[in-house]
Order: sequence, then structure tokens, then C-alpha cells
Amino acid sequence: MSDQTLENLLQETRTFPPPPEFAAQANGTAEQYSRAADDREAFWAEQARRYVTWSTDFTQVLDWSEAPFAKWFADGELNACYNAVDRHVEAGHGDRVAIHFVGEPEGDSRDLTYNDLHVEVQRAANALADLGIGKGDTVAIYLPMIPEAAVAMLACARLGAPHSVVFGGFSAEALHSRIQDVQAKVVITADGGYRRGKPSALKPAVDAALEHGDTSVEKVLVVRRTGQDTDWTDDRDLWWHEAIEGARAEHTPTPVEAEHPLFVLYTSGTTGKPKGIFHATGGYLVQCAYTNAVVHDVHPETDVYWCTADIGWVTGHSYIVYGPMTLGATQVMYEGTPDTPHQGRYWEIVQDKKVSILYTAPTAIRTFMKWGEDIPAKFDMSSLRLLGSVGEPINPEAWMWYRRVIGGDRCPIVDTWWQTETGAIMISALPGVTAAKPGSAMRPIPGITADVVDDAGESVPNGSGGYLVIKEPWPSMLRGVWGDPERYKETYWSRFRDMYFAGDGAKKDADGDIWVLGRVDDVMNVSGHRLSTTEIESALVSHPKVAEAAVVGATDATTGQAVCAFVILRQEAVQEADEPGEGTELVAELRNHVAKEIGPIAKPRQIMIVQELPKTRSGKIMRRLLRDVAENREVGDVTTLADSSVMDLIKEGMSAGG
Ligand code: 6R9
Repeated sequence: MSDQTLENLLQETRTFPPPPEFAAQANGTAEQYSRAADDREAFWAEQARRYVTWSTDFTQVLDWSEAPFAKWFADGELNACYNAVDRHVEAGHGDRVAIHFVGEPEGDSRDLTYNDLHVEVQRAANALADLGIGKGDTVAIYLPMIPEAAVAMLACARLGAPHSVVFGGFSAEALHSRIQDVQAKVVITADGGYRRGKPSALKPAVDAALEHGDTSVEKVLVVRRTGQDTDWTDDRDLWWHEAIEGARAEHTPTPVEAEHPLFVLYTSGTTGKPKGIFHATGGYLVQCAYTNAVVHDVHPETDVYWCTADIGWVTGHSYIVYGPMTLGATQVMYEGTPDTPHQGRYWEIVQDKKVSILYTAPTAIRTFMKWGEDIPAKFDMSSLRLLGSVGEPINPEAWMWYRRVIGGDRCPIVDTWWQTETGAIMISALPGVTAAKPGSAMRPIPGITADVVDDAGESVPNGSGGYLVIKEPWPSMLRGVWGDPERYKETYWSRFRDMYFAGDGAKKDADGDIWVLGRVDDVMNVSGHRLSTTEIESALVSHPKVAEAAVVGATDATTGQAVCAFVILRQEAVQEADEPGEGTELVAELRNHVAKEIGPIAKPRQIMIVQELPKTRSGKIMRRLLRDVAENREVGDVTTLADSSVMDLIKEGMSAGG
């Protein structure tokens, strides 16, 4: 983010205090801040007992003796699936709708009550147990946004089997490496899902990921969603519905220790290989449920909640499955894209299902802005009472549009900062307490100690910027990088002494409220999805015609950042590219190659063929300068370049249309 944008942001002085009626009924209160400040551990112990049912109560809250490896509620035992399903049925809420499922094809909707879920998770757990899955075994889940995705995750949790959900947009290669890394025994997938009005196959990617026979996978469970033709490996593949029908309907959840891993989720880091972030059961569940209650203000008896994320990302884990279901909430789950079959689809769903709480991403909001406000205006959205934002910084313009056009100028907005690693919301307004400012994530929630520090790790004064850090362990913090404890320490706990380094830059305004400015490392944020520059560079370089590649995230009005790649061709390919028309063909080929290696979301918006890349004397690519080019700016300081004429060459190439 340029200094100019930063200055603009900090001139934002509008504030929106909570409406009194909202404050009067809100779950989050000012008292919680002072309670947490008085005794942080006692505060979290209270939330743990309030929001979660323990089969064995804990006596210890935090064990930080092996820092940075934390243990929370360590001698307690619980089951996450029991908390998300069974206990609501036991409490007499079995008839409450858990999921209003809305498929992408119009009219393809169904409701699942907590009773229905209870039956499904028990059968699914038995089906998995029949395939040999027990406590500690890992299961990979590669599904579209259908209720079976939540059922599969919960069934794993019921058995104490950590799941690893792989986003359906990832390629066979990405799936393969994730399956390998967790040594999954079973993969749960579907024939396909509906995407932009047509069935889109998923199973072929699983087949391709497993074709070399080098994985730990024994069985593949296949949900029938689209009914499309599917290749079948007889001794490996089973239909989900057949396995479920054949399974018993009673299953006793396995209690696990609070620190037992609940799931692994891969996220891009600064180096090539994605990190398997893993979370422990107890602390994670506590903070998901607490934040969903006080930040989204979920009232399970009356609200209809809708988080538009995909289950393949952490937001789907925490705020579709584990948070809302632990609270016993009613929610919408939508399979498709916001513009299928028309650009008002979201608002039609809000109207039809009487959604009261909407949680979405700035990239979606900016897209809706682009489509125009006459589209939402066609629908009755008076059921909405709270709006949330997550995934990247929200520009004040988008915040104001969201408030006015979607929220009818009456709904508080919570801009929630957190990460795959933090597991749950860390910085956000409490909607009944905080006077929110458009574009600011505001303050750490009760029980969290976040700060902005300078290079030396000193807290910066109000009005200054620096790095976002977390100063004390929190219940839903990652417990490590799967199979790589050193990488955990190195990535998060070595930049500053005794502080968690989030990788984001931030600024404190005159009131001490936090404005998150985006990543300071080489991680891009495209439509709220984290992508690593290095990972995409590696994918490009794996193409036979590419010699070298540098990837930068350039500011994009819609997606936040867009992937821009600078590529040096291998000599043989250079001549080919010089032939008329060949260059554009090659660019298309390279874009598709990235999609195949990583997934369509990683496809560069732009690929520029260049002769040289700007490098420092130690050989580090200076991405900062390439970002200047990609964003059509005057190129910055080039004095540390090994060869300062390189930038002129690149710019010449660009203006020549290269
Ligand atoms: C939940 C999620 C984490 C990164 C994070 C930051 C960015 C997320 C934000 C935000 C500004 C917000 N981010 N929420 N930036 N304001 N409200 O998105 O997790 O995919 O791991 O991404 O996203 O840069 O470091 P994840």
C-alpha cells in the first residue's frame, strides 16, 4: 500500500456508534474487556465453560512452559462434533434448522435440522470407522460447498481423526502434495459440484492425485452431487450414499484431550511449500464459539446467519462449521457463485431465507459495487441486522457502500482481522459496544493482546505504523506446522522476541485503533485468498519454456491484489515467441500451466515476457520495482540493483507491448 493511500485512510474520521436497540441485546459487552484485562486466563476459562461442553472438565487453563508451543485447557476432554450437534438435540433443539442449503441450480434447496445432522454424522462416523478410521488417522476432504462437507468434517471430529480440507479449486498436484503431507488414509470427494451454471467435475483431480499409487490413501468416498460420469477404481472407490446407508445410525463420540489435533489446513507461506497449519480441539472450539457469539452477535434462537466463505478456507472451518454449529445456530450454505444465474443471487437468498447476519469479503463487496446498487435494490433485505467483513483490508469506500446499500444504513459492520494461524477472530469491533470506523479493524477482542511494533519490537505510539504482533498466547492459536516444529518457531516466533509475528503491516490511529495494511512478506491476497509469490514462480519455472520468473501482487480494484508475473524464457522458446501471434499463445499456455499446477485462483492476470529481472547483488529479485511496473508507477530507488539498466529494458519492453 502506498504512503498516499495510507494517508488517505488515516484521514477517515467518520464513526458509527452502535444503535441503542442493537447494543441492548448484544452478546458482546464492554464489561468483557475489563474482565479479560483483570484476569485473562480466568476470562478464557469462563468462556470455555460457557460455550463448550467438556466430557472431562479442565483444571489448568494455559500452559506456556514450552513456549512457543502452547497448551490450553490441557487436562480437559471433549468432542467437537458432540458440541456442534448432539448437545443441541439433547437440549431439545433438534427441530431447529442447522443448514438451509441452497444449491447453485435454482430450486435445488434443502433444509437440514440438527436432528438430521445428528443422524448423518453418526452414520458417516460409522462408515469411516468401517474403513479403518480411528483417533489420530487423517482424512482428506475435497468437496464442493454442500452439506456433506460439514458432515464429513464433523464425522472426522467425532472419531478424533484430524481432517485436512483441500479447497475444491486446487489442482490434482496441490491435492497430491497435501494428501502426502498428512498421510491421509481416506479421501472424501464428490463426482462434482455446480459452478457458473454447469456441473464441474472434482473426482478426476482425485484420480490424478492418486494415479502414481505413491500415497497412503486406501479408500475414496464419493458423494453423488451432479450425477456426471465418473471413472471408478473398484477396490478403492465407494459411493458415500451407499456407505452411509449401510452404516449404523448410532455412534458414540470419542472424547479427545483438549490438545488433540482437530484439523490441518494448508496455507501459503513465503517459501514454496505450503504450510500445514494445525489446530487443537479445545482452545480452537472455545474461541470460535465465543467470537461467533460476541462479534457476529449470533443469537441461535432467532438469527439466520450466512457466511459466504468456502469450507476449504479457514473462514469456512471456523465460521460455517465450528463456530455457528457449536452455538446451535441456523445458517445458510450456498454452493455457487454470486452471479449465477443472475447478479442478484446473494440478495435473493438474503430475502428468501431472511438472513439476519451476513459475513463476506471485501473482494465480493467491491464486485457488487461494480455491478451497481440497482441490483440489491430489487430485493427486500430488511431482515439484515449485522454485516461482517474478512479476508483483506476493506477500503473505506467499500465499507460505506456495504453499510448503505446492503445494510440499509442501520446494520453495524464488523471488520474482523484474523488468519488461518490464529484460528479465530483476533481484532474486531464488538458490534454492540464499538463506534466503528470505515476501514479499521478497531481493537483486539476481549482476551487478546495485539499490538503494532517497530523494527525493534517496541510498541509504536498512536499515529504510527509498524508490524502487527500478538503479545500473549490465545486459545485458538495454531499449535504448529504439521511435521515441522522448527518452521513454526522460525516463521512466527523469531522475528520478534516472545511475540507472534503475523506478517501484516498495521497502523495505530490517534485513538489507538488498528488499521491493517496488508502483508509485509511475499504473500499476496487475491480475492481474500492467500497465494505465495514463490509458489507461483516455482509453478512457472516448472514449465519447459520458462527460465526464470518473478511474481508480484499488484493492486487491483476488484480482487484487492492480482497476480502479475514477469517471465524470462528459455532460449529455444524466445524465437518461437518472436513469431507473430506466438507470444500471446505462449502467455495463455503459461497461465493454464499455473492453473494446472496450483489451481485457477493462482492464474496470473498478466504475464510479461522480459529479458532480465531486477536483482540485488546477492541475487534477490527486487519485487518492489516490478510492483511499480505492474502498477504503472514511476519506478522507485534502483541503487541496490546489480545492473540498473535492467529496469529500463523492462519498461521499454512493456511500452512495446511485450
Ligand atoms: C481469515 C483469513 C490471513 C491474512 C491476514 C491479512 C488478511 C484477513 C483481514 C485482513 C485486513 C482484515 N486479512 N482479514 N486484512 N483486514 N479484516 O483471511 O485467513 O486466509 O489465513 O489470511 O488475510 O493479511 O494476514 P487467511
